[in-house]
Amino acid sequence: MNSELLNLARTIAVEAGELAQRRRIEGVEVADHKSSAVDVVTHADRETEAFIRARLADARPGDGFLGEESAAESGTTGLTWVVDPIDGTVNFLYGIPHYAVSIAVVEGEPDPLTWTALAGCVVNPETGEVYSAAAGHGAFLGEERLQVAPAVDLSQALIGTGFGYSADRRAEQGALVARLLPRVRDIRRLGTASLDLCFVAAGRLNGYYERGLNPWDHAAGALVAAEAGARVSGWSGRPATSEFILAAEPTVAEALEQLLTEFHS
Ligand code: LIP
Repeated sequence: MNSELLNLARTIAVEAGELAQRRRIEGVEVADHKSSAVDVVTHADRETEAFIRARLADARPGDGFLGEESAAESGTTGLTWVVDPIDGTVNFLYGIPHYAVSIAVVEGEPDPLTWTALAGCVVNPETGEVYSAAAGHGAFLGEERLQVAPAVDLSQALIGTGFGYSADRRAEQGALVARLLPRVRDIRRLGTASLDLCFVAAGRLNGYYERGLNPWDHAAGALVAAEAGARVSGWSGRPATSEFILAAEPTVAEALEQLLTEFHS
């Protein structure tokens, strides 16, 4: 079942990525602003989500849908598709080739606190990289099985993070990064949470943390990271939610959470 769901997620994510890339080449326009003047949605975001939603409704008519750009819909099968049509919207708007289509399917209520992720796929159409995972079946980049990087001391760790769209939240996040930076190898702010999580899975980052993510930002990437051996959680082992997400090899995850907790106290 999980493999069939993953095959559907992968097929649609690749098609949606081709659409997004075509729209990028044709030129991108802002359709609206959301939580702040720098939190934008493009016409391509909306078009790509509508494409994904239609393909899923055709293939799996009884499933629910939770996407970034359109109204949530509960289903009758106990499964919900959690979709970010273009994660890394600002990168997409500026023509930075680091954005992704993120599609996950979860069982139970569409709430990160309680859902069980069954399958997920994250596609960067600019690089052609297809990250995928089905629960209990491992994580892959294309056909290559992924495994997180071996444990390192935090002082040798390359850590990814991201920042919110409100100035007040960014001030807090910037102050935290300033304290973290001298304690780790370096920081990377790449702009796309789903790919940050996949980079942990691929060993391209030793860890990633962020506050303020939406469910669709992390639903697929978190499963890819977990299936590659990462500990993915919120504070104190609770499920990852908008409050906090951290993904890393378990030893690195423990050390990073301890340091971030120290900074927050
Ligand atoms: C983005 C995330 C990123 C975060 C940005 C934004 P969007 O999602 O992928 O990690 O730092 O603030 O939330 O808005 O491009 O779908």
